[in-house]
Amino acid sequence: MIAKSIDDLIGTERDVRGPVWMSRRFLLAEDGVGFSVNETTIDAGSEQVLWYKHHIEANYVIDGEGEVENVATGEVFALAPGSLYVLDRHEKHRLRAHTRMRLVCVFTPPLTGREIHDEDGAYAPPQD
Ligand code: 9YT
Repeated sequence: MIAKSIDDLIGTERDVRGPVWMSRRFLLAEDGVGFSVNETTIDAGSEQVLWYKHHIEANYVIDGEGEVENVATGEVFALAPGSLYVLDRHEKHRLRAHTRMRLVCVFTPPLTGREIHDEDGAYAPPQD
């Protein structure tokens, strides 16, 4: 069994910062469960264009309000505590945080460590 607290992650290699977000990485590839789990906090008023070309990501909103836009179709989904969105087809998307947001983020294949976004908003594919 794996059991841990976010307090075990803060200030460690599993506490990763992007320009407008923090990601506390509970589970990574090295943990061997086949997916990764992060708690992500996003700054109020931020806008990000993200495009996970090599991963599927599910996001469950715990705190805060915002919206996610499918860039290809223009569809916009409101986000609030209890919302889930999944980039199951590697959709390029725009995420706007109206307030500070906190999400639980699951990636498959799992993240391997300290990934941050490249210029397209993607994370690098896992290395074999
Ligand atoms: C939704 C968002 O801001 N994603 C960036 C961080 C990502 N969720 C991660 O690495 O945990």
